[in-house]
Amino acid sequence: MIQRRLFTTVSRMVEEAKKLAGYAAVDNHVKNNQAIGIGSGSTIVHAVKRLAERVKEENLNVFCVPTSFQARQLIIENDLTLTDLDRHPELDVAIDGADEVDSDLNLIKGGGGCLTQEKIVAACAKSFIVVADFRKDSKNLGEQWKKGIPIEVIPMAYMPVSKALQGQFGGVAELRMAISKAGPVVTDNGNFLLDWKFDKVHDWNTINTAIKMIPGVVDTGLFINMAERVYFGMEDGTVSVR
Ligand code: ABF
Repeated sequence: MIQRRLFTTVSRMVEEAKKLAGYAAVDNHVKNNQAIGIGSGSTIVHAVKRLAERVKEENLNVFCVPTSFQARQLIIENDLTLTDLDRHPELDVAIDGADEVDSDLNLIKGGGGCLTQEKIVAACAKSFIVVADFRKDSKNLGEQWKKGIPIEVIPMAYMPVSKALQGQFGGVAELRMAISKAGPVVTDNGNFLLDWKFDKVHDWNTINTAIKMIPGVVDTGLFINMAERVYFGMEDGTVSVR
């Protein structure tokens, strides 16, 4: 009984932290007449809710580009104006979550499998803002996020890419299977995902480039030197900004 109560308390604390981060990012970075990249995951849900509130309260004119099917549904469900990179190839700001953030604001993203479109949208934005709860704040990548670095691969190449990864950089690369184990996860782009469980701290910039050079790799969940600012919702109800 005590365990269940503790779990509920921690879950509420995490959810409140996500809301704090999402609201702070939108309040500090969204203005009228902006094209905005909308990320994926659960923390971004709070940011989108705050965006919808502000659009109504302040009669803001904003155009939203999704980073996944989930983000597209979130935009539509919140009555926000949906657009795309054809019409808005340059975004004013992109707001997205992360699985882990290191002391240099390098990110691991893609736990939800949407990393490729997330990276494209983040790269199109003048300002890439990340929202996360306190659990994501690490000194080094891999301290808290133990599921490995997500890597999107062309389905027919997943095995040679997995072997190249392990051969060149060590660790273990696993094909991400659906929860039902009926088969591999298929991304919004029709590709597979490898989760590469690395076994040491690397020079992430160098290794990110090297991984992307492996034939069959579409993109990695390493977002290096991309985040301008990260808003962490904290356990004590404050927001920490890095
Ligand atoms: C997306 O949402 C992904 O890149 C990342 O894996 C995930 C983070 O989810 P949450 O905000 O639910 O922790 O940004």
